[in-house]
Amino acid sequence: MSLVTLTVNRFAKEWQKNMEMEKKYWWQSSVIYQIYPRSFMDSNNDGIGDLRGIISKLDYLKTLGIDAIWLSPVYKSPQDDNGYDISDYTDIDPMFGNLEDMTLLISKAKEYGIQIIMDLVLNHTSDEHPWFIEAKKSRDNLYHDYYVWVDGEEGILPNDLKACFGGSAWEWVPERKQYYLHQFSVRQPDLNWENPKLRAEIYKMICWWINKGVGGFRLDVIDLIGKEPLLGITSDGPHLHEYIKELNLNTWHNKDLLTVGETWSATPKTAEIYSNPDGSEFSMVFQFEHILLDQQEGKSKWDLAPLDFMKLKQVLSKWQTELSDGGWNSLFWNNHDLPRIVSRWGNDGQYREESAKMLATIIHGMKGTPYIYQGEELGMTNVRYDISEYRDIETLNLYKERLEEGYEKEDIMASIYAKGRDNARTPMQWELSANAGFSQMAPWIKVNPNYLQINAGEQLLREDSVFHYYRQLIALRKKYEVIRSGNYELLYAENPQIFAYQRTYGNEKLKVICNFTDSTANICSEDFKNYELLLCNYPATEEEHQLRPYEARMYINAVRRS
Ligand code: TEU
Ligand code: CA
Repeated sequence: MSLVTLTVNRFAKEWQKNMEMEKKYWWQSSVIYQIYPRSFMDSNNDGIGDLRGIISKLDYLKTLGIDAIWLSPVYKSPQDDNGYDISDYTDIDPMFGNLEDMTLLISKAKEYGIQIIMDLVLNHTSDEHPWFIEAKKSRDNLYHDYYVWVDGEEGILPNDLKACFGGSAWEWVPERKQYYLHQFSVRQPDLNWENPKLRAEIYKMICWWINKGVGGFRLDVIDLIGKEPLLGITSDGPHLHEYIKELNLNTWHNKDLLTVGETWSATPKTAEIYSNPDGSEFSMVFQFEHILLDQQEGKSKWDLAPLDFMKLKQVLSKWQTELSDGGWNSLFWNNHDLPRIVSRWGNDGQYREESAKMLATIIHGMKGTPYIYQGEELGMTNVRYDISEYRDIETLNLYKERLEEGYEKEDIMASIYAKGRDNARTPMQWELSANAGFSQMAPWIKVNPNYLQINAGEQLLREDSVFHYYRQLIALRKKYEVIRSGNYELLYAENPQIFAYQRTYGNEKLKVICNFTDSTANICSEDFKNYELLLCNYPATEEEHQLRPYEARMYINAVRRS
């Protein structure tokens, strides 16, 4: 080959690579809204949210400006873990409606320009899934190796692996004289990804959903599918990325869908593999390093550590910088498993609205795809109920387990108030009317009594509400390339009150500056000379050099190409 051809080839290759890197996907300029169906809107007044309820609120979501809905599971399920225990992947639980309602939701949402992202739980099924019902019958059953079985003796556990919802991760089945693995509840047996037959069935099911016109998938605890439980390996098993690449190739490869893996174990290094722009795995992952900051190292999520603001800045900045090219970030504070962020890093009393808007500003000014969890756009808060009002299997198991271990009741409740998943699962606060307008019947879980102050009806009418602030943040992302694509640089790095950063894209510069405390914080107004204020969570002020409690500002440079 001549030198010329070599050079031409090299340029062609580089050009192709650049094109791949430059390629913009729809989900890179999108904002996603997560719906937890049983708590969103009840259309038939049985106290449980449903698909028709969601359809009735598409208008509301259009007003907010979101591009896609991530729908927590609505498949057929005994609801041991609120739908994360699936007994039929291609049917809808009657509690939520039926397949016709699902088809209608997908097409109605499309009319609003909204995609539906399905939640795929591929690490485990329900114990009522026909595969498991068959598999547990005998060792030579057709489905015998769809799950993870280990020989042993009754009463002598294979090892001390613990389940996420308490107790051992092993359960004895007398018919097979074997243990099966369950990393979550005993009713959520782990699937065996080493089995190619199982993998093929899963791909078929996913293609069935793709053909229904969904916009993508969120993949539940996907970093667990390569487990090697006897070696004590749960996440990041040796074959994990092999499995994911095969899954990708057989399903959404080249299909322009949004795929997001839930990966509690992700590091920037592994996230770069998961979200490689070559499209071989996912669009992005949820990483939880910023979420894990409030728990004591090496302990469980219930063992609280004081919030460390400097760490938060460092962690979020690290993810911005390390995934700046060759990877993509998801941006979130909340989901159905996490406490309400305004009650955690904000102030859900005197400064509820200010701090809710401030926390939104920090995330929505960053590079990545932002996710809003239902009610976050209203600044909904945590709850403190009597234990009898809680519904979550994780919370109820923990309560029992810790009482038996001799913990004080008050200490257990303090953990539940701070971290319990039901904080996120109380019904959506729509209106001032009974049950917050969620249902005419008593809901499956008690409504947060503060719906009288915090509800969508009131906020839609009030221009300076948390809702309209979120609406503006979403609109700004659509408008400015610098928000979608700009480089990230931390400002005020050593300041113990202020989280600030700068984004740069060509001539466009964006500055975001937030006060994370309930006292005033001094800034240098020179830093914002020649900048226009795009958004602020307080009315205008003369005191440019001072941030009020939880004040947030977003600036854009005045000299720029429009
Ligand atoms: O969650 C994974 C998970 O490990 C945690 O978020 C879990 O909820 C728990 O709080 C850990 O202490 C996913 C789903 O999001 C969750 O709702 C399911 O319960 C879980 O997987 C099992 O499918
Ligand atoms: Ca209902």
